[in-house]
Amino acid sequence: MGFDLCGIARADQHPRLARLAEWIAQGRAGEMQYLTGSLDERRDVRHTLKTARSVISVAVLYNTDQLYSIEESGSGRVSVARYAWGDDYHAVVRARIRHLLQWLADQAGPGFEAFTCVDDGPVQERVYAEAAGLGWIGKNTCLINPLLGSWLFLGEIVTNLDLNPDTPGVDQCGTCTKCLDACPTGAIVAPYDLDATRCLSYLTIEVRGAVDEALRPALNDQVYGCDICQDVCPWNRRAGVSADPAWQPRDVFKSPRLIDLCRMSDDAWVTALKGSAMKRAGLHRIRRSLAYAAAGLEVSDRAQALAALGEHPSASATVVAEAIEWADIRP
Ligand code: B12
Repeated sequence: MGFDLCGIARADQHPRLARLAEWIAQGRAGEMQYLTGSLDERRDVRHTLKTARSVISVAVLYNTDQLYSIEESGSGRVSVARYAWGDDYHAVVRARIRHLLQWLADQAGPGFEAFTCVDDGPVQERVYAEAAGLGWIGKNTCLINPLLGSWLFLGEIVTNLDLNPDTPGVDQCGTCTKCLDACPTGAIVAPYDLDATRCLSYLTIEVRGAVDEALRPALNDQVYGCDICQDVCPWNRRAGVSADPAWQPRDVFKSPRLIDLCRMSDDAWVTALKGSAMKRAGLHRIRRSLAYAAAGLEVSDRAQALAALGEHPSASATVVAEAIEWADIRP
């Protein structure tokens, strides 16, 4: 059915689920209201499905045979996060999960109840994936599988079926701190503790307005999402590689040159973003990040990139215009 891993956890109170409330109270979630608004559901899947007994976790490997972002920084090249290179995983993985759900419903017969989640539902996905034995939650807070690495999309079926649980994953991060050391903004404030408000993924995808000025220079190479804490992870040195057509990179995202992304017209972006997870940020936020990244170029390249950005009619949006202005006057 198109999954690389599958396991089962009980729909119980796993100790890790409690962490979310504390994390939000510490201000770590920033503007991500959707997490706060569904806290009760995220703390316990039985809020959403009272009769839930089991959570079936699946994972899909999306890594392709391309260099990691840290291997090709510099020379005017920038990075779009690996997860967004191909088709939108929400749609692809959801379709596969629905297929599995239908099969389960046919097997189980009357009385079967379930709901599914791929990223956007009120389920703390990594907690159940770990409990279901798909891997462990690493110090970078990603779910790491010892054979495949961490380039994995997660999804779940929460059901009233009473299924035999698998053995939970065991932490194998050991004494390694490569992800904490490599994060350009120090967003992994302690092992297993990510302050999303400093994470480049959050800053480039979730923040709607201007990014905190002190953090902008760190956006240098990462213009949409960020993979650095996974690029440096030893468990990804020999990560699995997927031949799935859904995840093969669109040409435009294969190690793009910043200047080329700045030159792309609205129409070219509409084509590039069709059926892509990158659509989430919207063109204004993408162009805002391109302007922040351009600030890191040497003066003449910077001027060229900002001029190209400023030419698009929609670049007059406040968030883009302000970013261009800021980048232009940086020493
Ligand atoms: C909000 C969110 C974000 C936020 C916050 C990230 C975060 N770490 O929480 C931002 C925008 C920054 C983000 C970024 C990314 N995300 Co995101 N994100 C989510 C989302 C919607 C919710 C996560 C959540 O609940 N966070 C709240 C905190 C409290 O949870 P947590 O970090 O998992 O915390 C756990 C650990 O800290 C653990 N824990 C606590 N104490 C301890 C102590 C020990 C010893 C241990 C072992 C563990 C542990 O318990 C906590 C569980 O509550 C999930 C989908 C979902 N519904 O679950 C996707 C999800 C986590 N994201 C995903 C992806 C792919 C990414 C990015 C790689 C995208 C990118 N390249 O830019 C980055 C990775 C950044 C990173 N290092 O996490 C995948 C992760 C797959 C995987 N292999 O883990 C998910 C599961 C989506 C999916 N369905 O595939 N994301």
